[in-house]
Amino acid sequence: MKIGIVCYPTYGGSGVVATELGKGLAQKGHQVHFITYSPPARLTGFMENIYYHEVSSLDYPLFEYTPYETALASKMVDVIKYEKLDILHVHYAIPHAAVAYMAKQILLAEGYYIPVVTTLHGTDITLVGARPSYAPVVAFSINKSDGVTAVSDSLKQDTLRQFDIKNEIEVIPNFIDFSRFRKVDKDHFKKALAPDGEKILVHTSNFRKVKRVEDVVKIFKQVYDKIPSKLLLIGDGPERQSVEQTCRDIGLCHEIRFLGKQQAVEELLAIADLFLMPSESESFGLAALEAMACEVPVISSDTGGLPEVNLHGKTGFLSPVGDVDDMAKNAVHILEDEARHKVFQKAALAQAQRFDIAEILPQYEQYYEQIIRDCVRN
Ligand code: GMT
Repeated sequence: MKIGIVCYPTYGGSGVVATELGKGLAQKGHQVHFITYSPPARLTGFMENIYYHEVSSLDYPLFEYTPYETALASKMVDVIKYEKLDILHVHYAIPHAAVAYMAKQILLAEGYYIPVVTTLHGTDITLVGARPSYAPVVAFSINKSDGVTAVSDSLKQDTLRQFDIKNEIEVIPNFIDFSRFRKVDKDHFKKALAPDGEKILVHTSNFRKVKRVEDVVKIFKQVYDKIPSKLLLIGDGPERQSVEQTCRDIGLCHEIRFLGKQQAVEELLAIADLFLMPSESESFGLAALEAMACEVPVISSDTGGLPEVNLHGKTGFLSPVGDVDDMAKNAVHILEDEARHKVFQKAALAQAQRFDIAEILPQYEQYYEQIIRDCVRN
């Protein structure tokens, strides 16, 4: 198949999923065309069957806001027509699903039908999409997509609750590439960061409010008071400064390292003992799955799709959003007993294996085929 993929090229989960999906499909012999405003962060090096088309939106003194959507629609039309794509897959509804509808209509006027699949990732529904300034367009473009997928059952239910959706929503969960995310021996590295055998707790995110990184630091403080430990904070974003201030306020800066955006997250997960994800809202929690694939148990909130990924009492623990005391208590429970920690590690890996890319990729292929077939029939 010739597949167009549109996504945010940054470090966000939706861009990661879209890029890894494209890479996986290309490896299976499909021709994949990425259409984005800069190269996707996870698209590094040359790969057979992968093409990249940059969207450049021209600035002009008249524009207070550069009309990116117009440039994206034009690029979609160009690539679909000249590369003769079979299907267009857009990730994150805003603005991609609406722009895809526009491109589809332009092509239709020229007698070319392009099936469009929209994948909903989370904040495009739960946080941003629900706002009155976006909601009518989001609902319309979901209904006008030929196929719609959601990354968890929880997100599917949220979407149906939030909008008047006429389309079927197929749940295709996020996935993990075990050739990259797996436990490897990095003991020398662990020794450098935790020379006295301290436990290593890790958090990865874009440091937005919804991630509740302050809670991560508060949980760590309680764990640290009971068990010698270190905290690694991976990623960057708007909340970083206030989180740094909290670390100073509680006097634990020397035990907490801000590592910023990292390419090789798997190397840090390889030395982690516990992963913390206390998010306010999380449609899936890809970062938690990446940790579990590296045999790291997860302490998380019980919001959104997290219970579909992190199994309470098996792969880690779930607590109500903001219940820092419960999360800290559960963290200590796992870390204080070596044998118990091992049981959680094994269960985390076993659960992660259910999301192996080898199992999930065929679901997308079959879904594309079904959508293309349905479009031909109609
Ligand atoms: O978490 C974010 O803020 C980034 C966001 C995105 O769209 O890039 O992540 C969402 O999509 C990920 C991939 O499907 C999911 O794993 C995350 O749970 C989801 N984030 C939220 O729902 C907050």
